Amino acid sequence: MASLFKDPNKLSAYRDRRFPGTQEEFEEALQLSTTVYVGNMSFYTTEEQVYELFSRAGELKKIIMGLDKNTKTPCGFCFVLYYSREDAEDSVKYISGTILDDRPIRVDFDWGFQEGRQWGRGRSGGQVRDEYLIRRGGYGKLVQKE
Ligand code: GTA
Repeated sequence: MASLFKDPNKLSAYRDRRFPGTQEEFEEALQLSTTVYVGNMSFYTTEEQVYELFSRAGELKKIIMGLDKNTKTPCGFCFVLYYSREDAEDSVKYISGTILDDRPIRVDFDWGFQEGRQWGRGRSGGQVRDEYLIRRGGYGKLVQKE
């Protein structure tokens, strides 16, 4: 069977604007990396729960919880670092879309963790996407303040 990930351009729809390199270097990093990004997580999901779920795809090197840059509390994403590329691919194939704490999580290839990437980049401190989602307190929160 052909690999799901044969076309490197289709590895991820996400492009990190802060990646320090060219588009080609970004795509190459995505192909080689053993790191995945996990999105759409509950703010209440713990590192232990992430460990329990993601170690089903292979041995984990590290988990880095995504944090709100103001409150320093989890804000709905994390990075999972595997030792092997195959295990990272399996987590994208088999764990993405599964339900964790009542939410369908999204597992995406990532170019690699660097210090600073654990912080939400939104204006309010959390993730950018949440500023557009009323149910995550984004636009709704702004309206309440007015
Ligand atoms: N590998 O999908 C991802 C991903 N995302 C969404 C964030 N990160 C990701 N990494 C991978 N794949 O280290 C990483 C970032 C950073 C950390 C926090 O998580 O590299 P962030 O989410 O706070 O900020 O990042 P980011 O990623 O720089 O925000 P961006 O690219 O502007 O927007 C992300 C998503 O928000 C968009 O894909 C879209 O779904 C939504 N969004 C943005 N702007 C709008 C808008 N105007 N209207 C509606 N939705 C919007």
